[in-house]
Amino acid sequence: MQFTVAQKIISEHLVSGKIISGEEIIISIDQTLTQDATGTMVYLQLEALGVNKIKTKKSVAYIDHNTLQTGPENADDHLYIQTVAKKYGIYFSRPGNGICHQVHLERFAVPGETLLGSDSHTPTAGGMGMLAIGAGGVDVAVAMAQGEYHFTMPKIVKVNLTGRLNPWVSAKDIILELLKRLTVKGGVGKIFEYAGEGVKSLSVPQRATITNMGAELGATSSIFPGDEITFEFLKAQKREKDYLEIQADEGAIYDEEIEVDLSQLEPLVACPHSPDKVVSISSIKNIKVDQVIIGSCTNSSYSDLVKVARILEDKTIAEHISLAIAPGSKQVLAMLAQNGTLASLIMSGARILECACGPCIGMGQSPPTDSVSLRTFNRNFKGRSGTLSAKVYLVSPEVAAASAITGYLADPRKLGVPIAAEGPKVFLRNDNLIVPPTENPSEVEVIKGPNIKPFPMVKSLSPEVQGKVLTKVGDNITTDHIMPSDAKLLPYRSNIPYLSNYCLTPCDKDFPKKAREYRGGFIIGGTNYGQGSSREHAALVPLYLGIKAVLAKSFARIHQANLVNNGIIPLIFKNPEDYDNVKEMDELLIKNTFFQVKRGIVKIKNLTKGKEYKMLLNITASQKKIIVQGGLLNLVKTKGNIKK
Ligand code: MIC
Ligand code: SF4
Repeated sequence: MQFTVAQKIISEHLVSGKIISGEEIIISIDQTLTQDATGTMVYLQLEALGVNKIKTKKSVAYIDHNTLQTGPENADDHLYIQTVAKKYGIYFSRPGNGICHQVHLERFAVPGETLLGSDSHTPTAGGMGMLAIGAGGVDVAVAMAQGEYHFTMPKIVKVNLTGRLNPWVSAKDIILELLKRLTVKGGVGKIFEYAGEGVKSLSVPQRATITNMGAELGATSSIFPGDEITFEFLKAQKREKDYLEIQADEGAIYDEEIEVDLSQLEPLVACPHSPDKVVSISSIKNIKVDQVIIGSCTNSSYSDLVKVARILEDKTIAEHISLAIAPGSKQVLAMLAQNGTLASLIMSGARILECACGPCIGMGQSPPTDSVSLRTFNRNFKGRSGTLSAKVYLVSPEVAAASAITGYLADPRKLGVPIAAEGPKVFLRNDNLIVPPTENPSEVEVIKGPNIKPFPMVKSLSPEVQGKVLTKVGDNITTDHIMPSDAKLLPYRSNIPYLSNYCLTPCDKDFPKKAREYRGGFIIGGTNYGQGSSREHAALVPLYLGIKAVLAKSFARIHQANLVNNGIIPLIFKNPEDYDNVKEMDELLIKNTFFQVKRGIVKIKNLTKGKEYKMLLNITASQKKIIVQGGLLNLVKTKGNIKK
């Protein structure tokens, strides 16, 4: 049998199921990663599972999101994660060491292995030939406890890259081109596997930019082969022993195929407020820019920042521009400092931020009212920057740097002679901010600050579910709408009761009040409900507010799994017209829930309108068991594991 790269890794890790798209499969997980914004919940769930030691080969807990520390909350969370990591045999990447995906690529990612991370951009490690998947917190907790992950086998899309990129066109433009063609829904239920001649001209950090933003397509994962370029990168990280060649077999069969001719691409820009509103830079005229930020897990590698420094060298940024740069890791920042590149950035007027997510998740650097902000990030959802009226454009580091000089959204091709920024032969390495697991876990005391509150537990499914429609929202609602995250709310990621005051407020400011008044009920959504992050809080908080089911036209993958894992039923309108019929405050009733959930078709009575809606429950057999038991944690605790 001829396999693609992803199929090879899946077949090597297959615990149960068939490698046929649409079938439920269980694979073994070699590595996990968590970050601090999702991590506290993951480790509370791991503790609740009552295991002594993790089963994965290597698990890493990163601190990179909540590093502003405007009160004790973030620091308390860091301390909890540091101590709980030590107790369970997990590596701990201290604050300052860098963004989880960048550090993981540099120091941990291994071609041919599997990685599950409680962050939607976990597929960044696919740039290294690793099968890396983003998931909700409890899935990651269970993967650590049991070494396994269950999901639906995706379709495999071959992305055939031909030609070579022209000067000033970059990896960011490749993924923006795919977003332009396929939209933020185009990758749902798919793995994007890159192949063809063009692959050979892309370095590992460039590949990682592409696999990182596969998350914006809604894809399950994205992956490049493990080849000589992967080997060179690992060698430069002094990790050549981790190398494995992994290529698709000749004649491997893909479910779909797309072709991108790299030589035809030009610099692209994703306009407000969605990563798929992509246009070419040449179609943009006279957009005055107020802020430029370079960084995030998409574009903060050493080569990215060297390119930026070369563009900014001996120049001064425009008078009205604020330029901030957040290097992706301590390795990147230290190398820039050591070889003097950092000086070019500082001298041009850049404000250097710590190696963390920072402004990408609204942790500082919110732009002015009604301003234009250019960012090398992966998401530009409305309000995510912390300024509701700001217009955020996503661009490559080249476009960002050129625009910082001119003060207008600028085409870097006009800068003249192309710059080169090769990766170094050897990276500067010092893992002194990575705390390895201890030999004596029993001596470790887990420290929980007062902000760490218990997470809500689900009750098993009731035979009848009744309640009001509390709110009705439109298409492409993101997890940033459902559970907003900014500098004011992120410190409360361990405090569900506090967060519940803000649930869905960007769409409906009275939602939390209504949910409390009516003791829970239903949410109505449009297509691609829950796109964006992996944050389980977008399910845990509605659960806390008594939400029983979400009725939508379609769901994003990770959010749908998070709903199921927390006992909330994700139902899809069989007839999309029913979406138009149902209104806020209608009273809905689901009878015979056990039978209906098992059947996968759920009839809902609208008692207010005297209508009945047929809803689809497009989830796997295991997920149906999870709903009936009242969540994944309950199922694993009562049955031992998901297979029973
Ligand atoms: C994001 O980019 O939205 C985040 C913050 O990294 C999230 C995780 C979270 O909300 O904690 C993600 O992408 O999964
Ligand atoms: Fe951090 Fe932004 Fe990457 Fe999310 S997308 S992991 S917030 S840098």
